[in-house]
Amino acid sequence: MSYADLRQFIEQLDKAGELTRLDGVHWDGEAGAVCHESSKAVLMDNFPGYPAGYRLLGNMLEKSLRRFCLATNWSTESRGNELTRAWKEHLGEFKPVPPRWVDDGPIMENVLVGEDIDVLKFPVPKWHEEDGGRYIGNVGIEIVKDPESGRVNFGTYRMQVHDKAILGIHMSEGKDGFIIREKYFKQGKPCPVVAVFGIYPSLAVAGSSQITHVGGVSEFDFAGWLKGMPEDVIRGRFTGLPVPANAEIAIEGEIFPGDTAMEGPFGEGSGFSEPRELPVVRVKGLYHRRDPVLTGRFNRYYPPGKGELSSNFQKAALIWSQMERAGVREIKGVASYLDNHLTVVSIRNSFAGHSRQAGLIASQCHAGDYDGNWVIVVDEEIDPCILGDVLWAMMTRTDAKRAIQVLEDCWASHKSLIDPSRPFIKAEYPLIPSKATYRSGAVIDACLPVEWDHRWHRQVKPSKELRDAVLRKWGQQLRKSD
Ligand SMILES: Cc1cc2nc3c(=O)[nH]c(=O)nc-3n(C[C@H](O)[C@H](O)[C@H](O)COP(=O)(O)O)c2cc1C
Ligand SMILES: [Mn+2]
Repeated sequence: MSYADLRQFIEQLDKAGELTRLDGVHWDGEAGAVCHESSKAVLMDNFPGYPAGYRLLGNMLEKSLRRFCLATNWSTESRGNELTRAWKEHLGEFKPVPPRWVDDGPIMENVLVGEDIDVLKFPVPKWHEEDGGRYIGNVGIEIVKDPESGRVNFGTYRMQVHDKAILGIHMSEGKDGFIIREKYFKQGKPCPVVAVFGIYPSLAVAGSSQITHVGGVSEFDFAGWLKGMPEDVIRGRFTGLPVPANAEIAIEGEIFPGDTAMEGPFGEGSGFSEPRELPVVRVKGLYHRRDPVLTGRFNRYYPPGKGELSSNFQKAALIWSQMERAGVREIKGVASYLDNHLTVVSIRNSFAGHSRQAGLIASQCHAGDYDGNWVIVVDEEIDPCILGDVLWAMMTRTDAKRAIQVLEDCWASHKSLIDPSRPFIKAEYPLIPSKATYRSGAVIDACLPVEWDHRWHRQVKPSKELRDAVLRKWGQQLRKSD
């Protein structure tokens, strides 16, 4: 069952018992806290000071494999590493489904230009109490076009509301959006952009999956494939860029070189990001449906390995497939924790140098590199989704000097911990390239070296046959005594 827009998806969530409706929630802190507490998607209406029907959907996909499956027309019984494998195999079937240009759509029910533009006509939340402002696009997409190849790219980059027609845009250094924007700036030109705020899930998944663009594939082609139908798009009157016809809210605007404002702080999974000077979007057109629904989420701190916030199987599947495409063989599993901060790869270590190759490529491939501070490579019998076992391997199978390889000058982010010996000032990059930052990282090779005697360095536990036999005989009593 697919969905043409967010409203149909909300109906599907409702039918599946995956939706909570709340009235009277305040945009200032309460909306974020509600999302933090709820395990279901939350549809909020009747915000104080806002007309009824101006709604906010939180937790559209967060915290739920069931909602993710509804969103992607996919189903699986697999869990843990097998879930990652299943999604990776599904990704392997990807065929581009290009968008379809249409003349009109519900997004054009309300068209506002010039003085009438005011993004705060929607109940835009201050998501985390200590955020530096209200953020409209933390589950949204921003669409730009590569001026050289003509390829259309979109990603999810948060947008802080600086004024009713001025929005911050947080394209992190090295993301496709950043690279494209910089191409316009190098030519001394403004970068045209479309931002979409009430998005349906195919756009959300495509916008945050770090896909590679082999063959000029766009996130639109990926979203259409995920949803099982092409994305309908209208040509934007100011930018010529595609505007999703069935989305809830969108803007067209431009990012001018040198036009900046202080952005942040903003809560993220790894902590608060520091305020820094970042480019802004000047809004030229604002479009929205009647009774529009904003989408967004609360970014929580989470310890790796806990509950639903264990390995991110989507990210892990991407790293796995990119490693395969780079030629790494005998990969048995991949896990990705806390937005890439830790990646675990499990392989059948088949030749001297194999585990090092796997670790270095996991740490440097497109999906694994950004914030990829730590990579641990383990043998195939270690499940990368069970962190206790991963630590066991690391503790017992490594000689630190040999196992740890430190990498320098890697792809950093504003979240990276910076080497204090570097003359880097976070607020000055990306605006001043000479103040660029790098991070170090480490690959921990926790595979048994091929030359060790594998008879001895193993987990001590009864064989499966012996364990089954004992459980057949005394399982009842043994379980009782647990
Ligand atoms: C809820 C959410 C918020 C995000 N916010 C940002 C952001 O503010 N800046 C950013 O660069 N990436 C952000 N990301 C990650 C990017 O969306 C992701 O890396 C995407 O693949 C980037 O696309 P690109 O490589 O085409 O630029 C966010 C992801 C999610 C799920
Ligand atoms: Mn991209």
